[in-house]
Amino acid sequence: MKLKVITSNPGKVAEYQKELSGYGIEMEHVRLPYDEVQTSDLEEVVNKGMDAIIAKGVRDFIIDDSGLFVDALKGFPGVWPAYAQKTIGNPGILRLMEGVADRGAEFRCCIGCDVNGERIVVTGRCRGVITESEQGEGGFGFDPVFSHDGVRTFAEIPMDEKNSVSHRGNAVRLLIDALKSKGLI
Ligand code: ITT
Repeated sequence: MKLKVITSNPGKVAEYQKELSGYGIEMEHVRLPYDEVQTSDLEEVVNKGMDAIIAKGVRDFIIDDSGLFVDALKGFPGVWPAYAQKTIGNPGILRLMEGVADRGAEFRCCIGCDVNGERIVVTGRCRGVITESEQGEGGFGFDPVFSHDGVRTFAEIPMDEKNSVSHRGNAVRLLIDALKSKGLI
């Protein structure tokens, strides 16, 4: 089986390839601009994105969308993580969290997969805390300020370990379960 991974982020393609190649699924990186709706619901962003891609005549693909939801900030930056990174960045998130005792936060990743005319939408989650300062050199985006175990940030642990607990790793495992239960792999 061959699936297109429609994204501007080549890192995602490598991650999917790594997780899914064992199931005989081959990944192809496709850059295809499509409209992302402005809504605070990750699943809605993904479902509408899938509709837009199918309307272009493209089938058998994966897209995903991620968000970071900080409890004390009422879910900010939510489904706009890329915008928050570009504007206030990690220092801005840490400033907003200065003196805040409740450090709880959740990464979410919603994957939409169109396969054999069927639609699978799954959401993986990873709970953790926003740290008091930036820690670690690895990863990307919010990794230096997010810790799943309250000790090390995602920027301080190996990628394999991150994938074993992360929102995207959990979403990929849910996708594999769904593909298996439909007898597609
Ligand atoms: P596409 O939408 O083109 O697929 P993207 O990288 O913009 O690529 P995402 O919506 O998954 O897509 O991610 C948006 C931002 O969320 C990303 O630029 C990071 O700042 C942040 N982010 C997502 N996953 C993350 C992770 O595992 N660790 C840290 N930050 C993450």
